[in-house]
Amino acid sequence: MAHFYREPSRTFSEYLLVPNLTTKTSIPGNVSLKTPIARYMKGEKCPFEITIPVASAIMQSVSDSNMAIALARSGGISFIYASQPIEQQAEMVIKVKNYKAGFVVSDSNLKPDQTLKDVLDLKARTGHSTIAITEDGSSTGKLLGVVTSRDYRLSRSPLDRKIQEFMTPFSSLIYGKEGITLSEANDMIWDHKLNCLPIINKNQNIMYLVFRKDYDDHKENPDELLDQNKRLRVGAGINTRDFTERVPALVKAGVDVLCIDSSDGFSEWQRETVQWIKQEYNGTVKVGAGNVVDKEGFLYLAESGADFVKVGIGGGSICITREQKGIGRGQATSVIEVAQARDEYFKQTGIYVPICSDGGIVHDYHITLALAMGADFVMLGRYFARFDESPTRKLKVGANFVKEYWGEGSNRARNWERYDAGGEQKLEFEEGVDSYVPYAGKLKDNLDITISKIKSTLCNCGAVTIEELQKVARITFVSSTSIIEGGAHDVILKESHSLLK
Ligand code: RVP
Repeated sequence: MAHFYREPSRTFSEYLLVPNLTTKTSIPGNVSLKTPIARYMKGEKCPFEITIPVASAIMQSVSDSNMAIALARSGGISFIYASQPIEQQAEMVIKVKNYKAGFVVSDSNLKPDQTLKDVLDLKARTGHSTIAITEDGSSTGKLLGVVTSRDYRLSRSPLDRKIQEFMTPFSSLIYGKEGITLSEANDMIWDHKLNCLPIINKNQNIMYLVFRKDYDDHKENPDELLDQNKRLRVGAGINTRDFTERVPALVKAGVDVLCIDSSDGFSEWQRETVQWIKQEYNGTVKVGAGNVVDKEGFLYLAESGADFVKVGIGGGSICITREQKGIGRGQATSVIEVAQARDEYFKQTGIYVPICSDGGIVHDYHITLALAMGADFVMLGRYFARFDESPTRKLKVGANFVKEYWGEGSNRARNWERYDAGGEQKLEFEEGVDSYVPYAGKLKDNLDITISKIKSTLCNCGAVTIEELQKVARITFVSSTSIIEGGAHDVILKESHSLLK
């Protein structure tokens, strides 16, 4: 006879945290949200921590290199989507790894024999007024001068005047040399009252520009997630089919962590994939697996060697797996059960395998609940899709701006690997929808607010780390009537209250 679970499975909205004593030291300034994302042995330090407990989803409409740069700069990690050709995904990883905070590759470049008209045209196109003048007009050519709007007076100069006649020539430029640190570059900018400092290599080829404003920006991101070489960290999704080709290309590109992207990860294909990676790279390449929703699924992947295990089936905002196939489980219940299994496994083996709650986060407090229930970090799709940095189009629908957001199991993404149980099948029915989400502006502005809410709730619970929260949290189940009590009620609202904040 089939197994029946005695309790219904539940979602985050059915729970709340009950405050503990808040001591005078439990203040947001003292809270650290650092969290492990790779397995480690008891008594050892986790080899891979992220500064804030959030990852962006392995989805075409969420995680490309732009998203990865923005999120790593805030301390989280993106997993670049796997439903694309290997070379293209590797290119995205390379772009993130080549990004140097504060150092930008010049996007406006001309040759000395071009004209003032070319300068004006380029400025109109890029919106940037600092133009590097290089021998071949490329962004890495020999630097011969720089043009800014201080170098010409439109009322006096004819449009066909050659750039070499009015640029600031190399001989008069202040520049930095390859290897200079951002803070040294900033000192030069201040000492010489510059707006921009070109950085050149030993052949006088331009490498980067450092702008005064970008240094300030860098200082505002103390949580940046960097590797030993001070490059941003980035993850990438993989599948269980082409991993023998995809993984080497991603590793060569410098990826920091991989994750098998599948709606149902309790499979022999996942074990095979994890074990191949572990063997091929002697355990040095980190790989997460999933998704699972119970103890058995967790243990299978943990014993297979997964560095972290992702939890959740059917809870994603664009996901219709439960409707289509009748598989899944309430997200809160899944996290609670898997976290218990993870803790037991740790007790028995001394190996800690972090877990990630994936999908179904609607309110910011759901993140704190997931952490309190035992998740080490969460993965979000809808949340990040709303920002400027997501790869999709921003449109105006009616009076509102929206961004496009589609599931990996939708016809639009055609990511049949994620939904396939093996064999040579193709995506036959959709498990995801194509949708819009309200446009919400810049990632950093929104994420800063989310993170301060999480820190504040930790203080209410008398905790200053996620580990402490997991030990001391008291979680109450709420009745459907008390859920109504929790929102604004019995008043006439002046403005529409956005549920999507
Ligand atoms: P959400 O944050 O609720 O938008 O959920 C994002 C998650 O939904 C992803 O990380 C993934 O696990 C899942 N997903 C992605 N595509 C689909 C689908 O098409 N069904 N589901």
